[in-house]
Amino acid sequence: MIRNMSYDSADKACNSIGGILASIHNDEEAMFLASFSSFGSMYPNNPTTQYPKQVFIGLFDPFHNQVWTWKDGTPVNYTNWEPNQPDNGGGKGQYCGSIASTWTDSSDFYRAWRIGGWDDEYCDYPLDSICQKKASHTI
Ligand SMILES: [Ca+2]
Repeated sequence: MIRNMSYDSADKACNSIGGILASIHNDEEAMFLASFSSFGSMYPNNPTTQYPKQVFIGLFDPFHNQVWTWKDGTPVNYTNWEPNQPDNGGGKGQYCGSIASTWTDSSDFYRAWRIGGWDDEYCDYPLDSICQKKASHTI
């Protein structure tokens, strides 16, 4: 877990320790990573409880054309977007993927969100990020 960094900074920090931002290929992985996002930062423009906690994952939109790619180069063969996502911030430009966990908001919009669901998010938000490393075997 990398704390409170923009997407690009977190990506570099993850690479610097031999990892890559995490990819997700099934419900089990989504729920596993969502368990990390419960420790994540609150949404920066409302640091109370209105929004789900979110952490960045390896999903991103490199050409800003709504074609999503994993940082580790694995195929996007599973998606788990929240309702009405990805929304590109209503046209304001959201090119970095996040996963949601807990929230206590009462609005209809966010109440519909599911734990483990994805949202495209602003890349410069200082969220936490999940870095994955290949398991190393010891003898
Ligand atoms: Ca979004």
